[in-house]
Amino acid sequence: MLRLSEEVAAAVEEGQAVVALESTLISHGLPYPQNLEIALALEAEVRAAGAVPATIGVVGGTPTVGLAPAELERFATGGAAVRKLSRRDLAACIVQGANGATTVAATMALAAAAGITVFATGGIGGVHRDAARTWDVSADLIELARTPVLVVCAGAKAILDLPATLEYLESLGVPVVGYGTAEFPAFYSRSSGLPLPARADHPEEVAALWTAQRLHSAVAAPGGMLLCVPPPHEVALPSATVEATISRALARAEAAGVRGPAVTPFLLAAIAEETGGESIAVNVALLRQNARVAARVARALAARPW
Ligand code: PSU
Ligand code: MN
Repeated sequence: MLRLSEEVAAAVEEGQAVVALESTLISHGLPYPQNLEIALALEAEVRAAGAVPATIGVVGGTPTVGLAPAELERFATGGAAVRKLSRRDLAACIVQGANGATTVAATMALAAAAGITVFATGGIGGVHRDAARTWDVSADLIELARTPVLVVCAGAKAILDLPATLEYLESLGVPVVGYGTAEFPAFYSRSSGLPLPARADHPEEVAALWTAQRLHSAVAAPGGMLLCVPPPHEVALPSATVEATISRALARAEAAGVRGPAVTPFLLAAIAEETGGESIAVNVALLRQNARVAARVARALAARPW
């Protein structure tokens, strides 16, 4: 039903620190060969920080937690042959024996099924800018409301409506915590001007918040929590530049009539082209940082008495 690699199964069994990683960013978020490099680099970051990485995807119809290096390579080179799997797509992929890369929503579902509660990604999906017309709101938000996984990210992708995304998370009762910041980061930029309700500056504080959210008898809720880490200073882009680029990318998507799951990959590729690859450098740097932070939090959790 659910295949765990030997290493991941042993680590979960022994209560060691484990960090889940997603595969949509490998198959549909970044170009080859950077995608394979980053897939391997994220696992290395998690290991270097003392935790066990578990990259998640569906291989030949089998939900897999802890992809092998050859499988990571297949996901990085597969292109459109590897499906983009959100929550709704899992059952069909399993029944049809297909390969599928899991989004944040689908990765959370499989991580929780495997007993993993910490997950690192780049930017989550959210409310799209034209959502009032298209109803395009990522399933990532709904999954955060119902699946007990802490998602470490750089906020929601800047192509989205960030204020609306925060509003939606509030409605769903999902705690959003800034890591070393009191502001919602804007993925490519450090600042969005949107204040966050909570802040933590150390892995132990995050572990305490996440433990209370899951287990405190008076407030425990069924869902997840979002930890937002701003992109590193050295690579973050100024918001004004990013906004101009995003407007052009959105206009291109509109002209091309792109809809549904294709929207996010299209916009990420258009922005990479418009910035001459600079956006990819930011994406890669923030992913590595998020993997490190997630590993430290997972270690702090493993060290807690409850
Ligand atoms: N973060 C990245 N690159 C990505 C994604 C996130 O840096 O490609 C993916 C995630 O898998 C996320 C998905 O869940 O984009 C959101 O897609 P949609 O907007 O269709 O829900
Ligand atoms: Mn969507």
